[in-house]
This record gives sequence, structure tokens and C-alpha cells, in this order.
Amino acid sequence: MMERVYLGLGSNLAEPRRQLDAALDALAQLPDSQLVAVSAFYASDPLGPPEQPRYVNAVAELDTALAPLALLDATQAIEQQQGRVRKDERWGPRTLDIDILLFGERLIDEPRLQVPHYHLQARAFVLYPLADLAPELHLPDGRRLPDLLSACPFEGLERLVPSSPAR
Ligand code: A4P
Ligand code: MG
Repeated sequence: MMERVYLGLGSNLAEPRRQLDAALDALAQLPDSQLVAVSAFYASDPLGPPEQPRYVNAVAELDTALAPLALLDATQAIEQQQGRVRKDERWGPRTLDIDILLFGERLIDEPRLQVPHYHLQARAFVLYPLADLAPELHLPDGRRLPDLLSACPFEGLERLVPSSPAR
């Protein structure tokens, strides 16, 4: 059975858009899965140590027949691959982060995986791209995306102009 998954992508490498493009290419090739849609890309102020460069964030919509932990293995393999290829010491170790935000209607609480992702509701750089794809979405606990958005200002976010006509 295919389930609809939302993935949060973030990068603060020197060329984070390329990082996200490469991640999306890799996601499009996952077995038993189909990349359905991708949000706009957003530049965002870093959450965490302020001396980090700004991030680029996006959300991807994926239909998959993979089990949640198999998908996590796959997204972590993509992170590792791109970390190795693109690592730049100046920007520290985080070159690509893929978070499983939502997995169908599931509530998952395992040592390696908690879904919905724990800070989903508080992060503008997650909620606004998610709203590009599914403005009327509700979470498994019944909370509605429009309500979460109205409690989360569009602060420190900048919607980026697409770098190619395809996206
Ligand atoms: N894990 C548990 N649940 C999940 C899930 N739903 N999706 C576990 C993905 N992984 C999940 O992740 C640590 C462990 O979380 C994994 O081994 C997995 O088993 P990680 O990617 O190694 O570490 P991390 O991402 O640095 O840690 P964490 O706490 O997830 O950080 P965040 O919350 O992802 O924050 N500012 C802006 N503007 N934009 C960003 O994207 N990202 C971060 C990272 C900080 N500041 C940011 C951004
Ligand atoms: Mg993470």
C-alpha cells in the first residue's frame, strides 16, 4: 500500500540549492516510491547557533510503499552520500538534513524515529513549504495546518525564485 509522506529538506552549505536538487533527484529514484511534488525553496534564518549560514529549506511529497524505518535508512543514506561528496569544513558537518515530517496518518515512537517530527508545529521553514503542497492538511492528532500557520509568523523566511523552470 502506498502511503503519503512529507519530507523536510534543509541545507546550509555554500550552494544549498544544489544540495536540495541533488537530494530530490535521489528521492525520485527510491524504490517502491514516487516523488509527487516539491514545495518552493525558502531561505531561512538558522535555528540554533547564529554564526551558521542561512539555510535553504523545502518540503517534498512522496508516495511510498516502503516501511517507515526502510525510508529512514534510505534518507539517511542520501544524507551520508551528499555529506561525503559536498562536505565543506567551513560550514561544519551539516550539509543536508532530511526529516520525515509525516508518514500517512501514523504516529511513530521508536528509538530511531518519531513521527510527526518533533518540532514540526513550531518551525516556519517547515510549515510554509508544507502549505505550498497541502494547505488544508491536518496532522494525525487533528491539528490543522492553517491553525499552526496562523500561530507561526513568516519570520526570517524568504521564498526563493525558482532557479530552473522545472521547479
Ligand atoms: N529521528 C527521529 N525522528 C526522525 C524523523 N522524523 N526524521 C532521528 C528523521 N530523523 C529522525 O538526526 C538525528 C536522529 O534523529 C537520526 O539519527 C534519526 O534516527 P540527524 O539528522 O542526525 O541530526 P539533526 O538533524 O542535527 O538533529 P535534529 O535534532 O533532528 O535537528 P533538526 O531539528 O533537524 O535541526 N535552521 C533552519 N533555518 N533550517 C533548518 O533546516 N535544521 C536544523 C537541524 C537546525 N537549524 C535549522 C535547520
Ligand atoms: Mg534532522
